[in-house]
Amino acid sequence: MPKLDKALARELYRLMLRIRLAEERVVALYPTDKIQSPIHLSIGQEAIVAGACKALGKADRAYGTYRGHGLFVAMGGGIDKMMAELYGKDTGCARGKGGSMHMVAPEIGLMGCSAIVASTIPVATGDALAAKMKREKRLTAVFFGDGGIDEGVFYESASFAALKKLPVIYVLENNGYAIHSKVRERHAKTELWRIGERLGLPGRRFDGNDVYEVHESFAKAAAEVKAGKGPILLEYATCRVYEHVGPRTDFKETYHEKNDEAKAKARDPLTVAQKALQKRGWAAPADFAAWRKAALAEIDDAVAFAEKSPFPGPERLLADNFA
Ligand SMILES: Cc1ncc(C[n+]2csc(CCOP(=O)(O)OP(=O)(O)O)c2C)c(N)n1
Repeated sequence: MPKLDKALARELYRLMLRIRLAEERVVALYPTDKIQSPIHLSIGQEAIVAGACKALGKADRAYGTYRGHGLFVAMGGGIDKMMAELYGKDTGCARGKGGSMHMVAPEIGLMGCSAIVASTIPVATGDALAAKMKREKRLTAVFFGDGGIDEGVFYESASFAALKKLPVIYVLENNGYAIHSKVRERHAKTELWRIGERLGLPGRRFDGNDVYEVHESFAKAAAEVKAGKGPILLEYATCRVYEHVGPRTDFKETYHEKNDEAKAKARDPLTVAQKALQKRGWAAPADFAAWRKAALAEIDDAVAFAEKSPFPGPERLLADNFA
C-alpha cells in the first residue's frame, strides 16, 4: 500500500462503501419501476472514481459517462440527489430530467455525463483548453470506458491536447468489455495505455481495483499535469460485476470468460481495501460495521427523500439550461 495517512485511507474505503451500498439499493428498488431510466451500475469499479476524485482539487472538473452514479458520489454529490434523479423527481441533480445516465453537479465540478460513448472526451478537452487560455489553475479529468477508445473523437482530442499541452487527464476505466465485446476482439494491440504514444499522449496502467494505488497514481499525474507537462492517459484495469445495463449479474452468459466471476470476486475493491486497512491496523471489525450502518441510514434517508419529492411541473420543461 502506498504512503497514505490513516484518515484518508479510511475515508476512501467509506466512500467506496457508500457508492456500493447506494447502487445495491438501486438494484433492490428496480423491480418497483419507480426508477424509470436504464441503469448502468459501477459496482466493482468504485475504486477508480473514489481514488481519482479524492485527488482532485476544488477547482478541478470531471466529466463522465452513463455509468456515472459512482462518479457523482465521489465528486461529493449527495446520494439523496442521486436517488431523486433516478426517480425523475424535481429535487434530483438534473431536476429529474436527466435520469441515471446524466448525473451532473457543476457546482462541485461534475460538469456532465453522457449516454453517447466518448462524447464528453472532446468537451473535457475543450474545457482544459479554456482553463489554459484563461490561465486558470485547474485540471479536467474525463472518465470513459475501453469502448471510448474506439471512437475517432478520442484520437482527435488526444492529439490536440498533446499538441497544446492541455491540463487534462484521460481516465480509462478498462473493465474488459464494451457491452459484450472484449478488448482483444476490437484491438490488435491491447496495451491501451500506450495507444496515444504516437500522438504525444503518454500513458500509464494501474490496478483499478486498488483504491490506494488509484489515488497515489492519480495524485502524481495530477501534479504533473498542473505543472504544465501536458495531458496523460491513465488506464485502470477493473471488472464490471453487473450486466452492461440493468440490475442483474450475467457471468453465465457466453460472452464472458469462464474466470470473470472469480476474478471479480477475488479483486473486489472493497475487499482489497479492507485487507489493506486491517493489515495496517487502521480499522477494526467494529469500524466496518459502523460504517455500513451509517451508509445504510444515509441511503434510507435518500430513498425517503426521493419518494416524497415532487415530479417537475410542466413549467420546468424548457427551464434549467446548465450552460
Ligand atoms: C457513439 C455511441 N455508439 C454506440 C453506443 C452504444 N453503446 C452504449 S454503451 C456501449 C459500450 C461502451 O463500452 P465502454 O466504453 O467500454 O464502457 P462501459 O459500458 O464498459 O463502462 C455502446 C457501444 C453509444 N451509446 N454511443
